[in-house]
Amino acid sequence: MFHLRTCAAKLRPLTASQTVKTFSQNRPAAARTFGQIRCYTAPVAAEPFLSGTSSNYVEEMYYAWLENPKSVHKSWDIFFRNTNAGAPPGTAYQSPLPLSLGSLSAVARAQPLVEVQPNVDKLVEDHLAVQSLIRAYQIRGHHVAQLDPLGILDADLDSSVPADIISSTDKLDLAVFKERLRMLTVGGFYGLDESDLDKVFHLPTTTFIGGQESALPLREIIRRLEMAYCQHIGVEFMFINDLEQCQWIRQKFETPGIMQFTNEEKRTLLARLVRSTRFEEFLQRKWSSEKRFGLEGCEVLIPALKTIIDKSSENGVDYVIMGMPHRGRLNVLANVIRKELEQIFCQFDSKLEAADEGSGDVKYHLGMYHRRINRVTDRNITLSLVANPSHLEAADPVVMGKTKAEQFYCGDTEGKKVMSILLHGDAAFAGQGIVYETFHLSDLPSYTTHGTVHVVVNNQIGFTTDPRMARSSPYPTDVARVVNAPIFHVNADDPEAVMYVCKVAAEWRSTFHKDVVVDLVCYRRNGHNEMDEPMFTQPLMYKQIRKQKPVLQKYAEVLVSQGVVNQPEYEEEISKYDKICEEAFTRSKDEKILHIKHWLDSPWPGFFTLDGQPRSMTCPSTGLTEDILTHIGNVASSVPVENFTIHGGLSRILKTRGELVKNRTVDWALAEYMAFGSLLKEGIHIRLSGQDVERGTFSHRHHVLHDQNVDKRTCIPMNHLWPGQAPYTVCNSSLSEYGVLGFELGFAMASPNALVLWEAQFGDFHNTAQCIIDQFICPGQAKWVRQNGIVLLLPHGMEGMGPEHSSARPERFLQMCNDDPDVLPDLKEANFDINQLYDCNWVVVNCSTPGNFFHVLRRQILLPFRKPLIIFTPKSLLRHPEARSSFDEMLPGTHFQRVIPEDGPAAQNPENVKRLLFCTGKVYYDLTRERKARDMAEQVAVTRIEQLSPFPFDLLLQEVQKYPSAELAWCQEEHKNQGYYDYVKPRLRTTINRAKPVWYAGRDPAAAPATGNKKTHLTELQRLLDTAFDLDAFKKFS
Ligand SMILES: Cc1ncc(C[n+]2csc(CCOP(=O)(O)OP(=O)(O)O)c2C)c(N)n1
Repeated sequence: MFHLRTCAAKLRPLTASQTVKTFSQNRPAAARTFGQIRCYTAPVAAEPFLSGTSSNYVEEMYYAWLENPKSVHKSWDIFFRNTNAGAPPGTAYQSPLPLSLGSLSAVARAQPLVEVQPNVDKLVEDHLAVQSLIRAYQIRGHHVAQLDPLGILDADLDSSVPADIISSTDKLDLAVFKERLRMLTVGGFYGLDESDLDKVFHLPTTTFIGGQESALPLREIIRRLEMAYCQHIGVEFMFINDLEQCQWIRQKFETPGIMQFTNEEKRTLLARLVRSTRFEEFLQRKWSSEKRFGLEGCEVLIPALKTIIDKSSENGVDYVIMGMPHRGRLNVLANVIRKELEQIFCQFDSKLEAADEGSGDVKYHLGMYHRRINRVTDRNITLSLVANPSHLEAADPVVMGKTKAEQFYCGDTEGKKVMSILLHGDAAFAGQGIVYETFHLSDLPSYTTHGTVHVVVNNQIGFTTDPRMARSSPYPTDVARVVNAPIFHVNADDPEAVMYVCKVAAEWRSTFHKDVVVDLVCYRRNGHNEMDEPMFTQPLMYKQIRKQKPVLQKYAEVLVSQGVVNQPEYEEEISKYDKICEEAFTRSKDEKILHIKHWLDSPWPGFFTLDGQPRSMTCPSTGLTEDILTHIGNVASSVPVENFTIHGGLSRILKTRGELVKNRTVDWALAEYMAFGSLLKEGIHIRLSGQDVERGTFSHRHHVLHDQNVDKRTCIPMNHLWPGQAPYTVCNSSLSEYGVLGFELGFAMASPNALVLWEAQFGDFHNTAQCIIDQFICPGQAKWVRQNGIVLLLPHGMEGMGPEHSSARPERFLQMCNDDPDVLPDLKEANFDINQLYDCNWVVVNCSTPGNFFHVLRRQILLPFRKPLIIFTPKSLLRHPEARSSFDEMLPGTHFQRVIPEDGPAAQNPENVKRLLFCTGKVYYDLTRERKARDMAEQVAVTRIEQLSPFPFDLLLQEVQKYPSAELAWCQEEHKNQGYYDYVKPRLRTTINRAKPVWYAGRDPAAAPATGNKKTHLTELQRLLDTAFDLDAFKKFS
């Protein structure tokens, strides 16, 4: 009010029309956008009310008066004129008659009588109360909306009605309603009287319930609010802190009569429901004892998805990437993606032989990719359903990553052409943390897909668990509130309400490019799967479900009663679809072979031959010319833009890099630079993502330079390497391993011509992304015939830093390799090394030199196929003076060394060598230092296994044969039950046909990866080195 008084005082010499411009400019922009110029015909109160909560209301009146003095009630007009003319406090007001009118037409007739003095305080308070009431419905109306089709459970798990809402919905009987009204009115919440129900109140600009009207009787206001917020749609949005977005939603749901459908739309909806329902019935008839996780109880999902897709296609989207769990998946494949029905049906034939390599997956996990015409919009649309594991919600970030990649590759920087839809179960959406982690990616510049439409199949049960035991939040969707996504709860037995919210959701996404949630509150007609008995645990719910008429039947009855269709037309629609299913079923019997390849969610056109084979089984040299190495090195050690001030410490780092380049050497960071920079030249997009990757956790990388004088001014020298080069994306991620690794895996799915790397801050943090590793990366190709070239950079090494941050758990990755420890492959096979790579499920390496790191990164792209690559990367070696490579090791003709053989004195006289030590990674430098100290270079050879898996049987056999008198030992710094020992030992034994023992020099078994005590760490290290160089150490065992 102080503000108003001040304004009024300042403006006193001016007339209202003179001041309007100034003031309308000062009003919030959003209010200008949506604020219709309303007629504020409510009378002004006496000045004493100009205090406390009424000030907003009065201010609104004042602004409206400034814009147009006729738009407010005459009493306000007089009041503001008087105030502006300098009337002393308490005299500016002249009161009209109160409005106490029974109908809208009466509003028009009413003429305020300025001379009569009413109880003006009450009038203003009543208006404010009505505003509060409107706001209460907007905020809490969804709590009383009729969302559960069964009418048993409240969707928000709370049967009470919020204290500030007057609800007459059938949740409350009339007597209860009257009592509520009495409590809220007579001396109650709002101080309104029951007689106020027929008084006319002005509507604030924050509601659209008036339609063309700017004032309504309270009774009508409540009725319209109930229509908007308390029927079959519960709109949750008032937590959104953006006025424009709130207004947009209010307009979509409050405008009277806005939810209208043409007869054509209703018939399409019915036809889609027919397909959805009859598809499940057909499967049930044919394969009654097969699990299919049917959609019964939420058949409306199919028309819902189709509506979202139609609307999005209308708005320009031509590629929709979807992720979903088991429930209704076959139906989505059949009726949304339009997978050929015979292909689906033949999945039920367990006798069909699989045509593709790989172990395959159950039918309700398979993915799909299909390009077709959207019949509603007549535009091309590509639909892709990403294959998923059983782990609920795990596919969410994968879908997002793939979507981001597709947007990136088609230059869709705003998400106008490519979008994703994620489906969820209610229990999983509330319970799985990955949902939250994925939401947190939704608005980050390098991760945003510019809005995802989430659809929750909220059947109010999770397997056998009641939601009241499964979540602590009112709704399963509350997680979405963290990103200000609006949430539309809807009763799934009201197909038109569902269609409407889906339309609005798609429009929201194309308007604001932000996430939105559609919560389909439904039920599950059968058990968790078709074999399951739900009455064991949910007897009352299922008694009700048995009585529940299927939604198709209900909706058909409505449309027949409305005359939109007649009974024969409806029945014909059913028999037409049944016939389609029967014919497809007949055709499916002709299928002799099951092609898992037909279920590929991300084809890579042109990368393989037409029958899906690699174009060759060789890999060219991964070396580069000196010129290229020098050029990249020079850029890496400079600032390629003008007037850019970098940190002094960084100048020193770049200077050191420059010296390395002059000396024709690389350290780790430079080797990585060389690999990336050269691939960019070759048109390969590179994306490096993870926590703090831009600088590098160990401050060695510095791929993004920051101007020390200009805020947010950065430079990525890697993007200044070559004209026409591919772009380099390097992005610090959110602090989520599960979400970000899943995202990058999805990104890598989209194209084989990109090197996508995820770096863990420390290798051990990968375990919070274990599901992505176990479910997707390790078995992805075997399950879904889908190759993926993602690279995991996992800092690893025992540096005395304690049990955390020491081990990237190589044993886990190695244990999941698919090569047989007991079978020696045919070593004479042509291209043995490449064939081995082709057959493996992933590649595991631990490089001991920067040069080899460079080669393995480049090989990842130069190979004619894609495999995940796990690299254990160093920490102390980043700055180790010996961990350098010469340009000579990176020139044309050079390549990745799977094994780096001993090349010192021991290799000159191999027959004299007493012990051949095998190792991998950083311990090599400890071993050679110790060997030197003990002067044992003639007696002990040290050979490094750089590619642990697939195991280099061929090269290791050569090494062993070279040192006929040598004992063999495996040396590692990790504890015996960890690291590489259990993987390497049986394979080495197989290599030598078990002719010799393979001894162990390393730490004892332990529960933790490392000691927390630095001294113990060093003692353990010395002990393992002692064992490695004590030539009598194993005598006692032999
Ligand atoms: C991460 C994970 N934990 C447990 C399961 C086992 N499981 C499969 S379905 C299911 C219930 C899921 O309920 P909801 O998300 O509501 O989906 P609905 O099956 O009801 O459609 C459970 C617990 C799983 N698949 N994934």
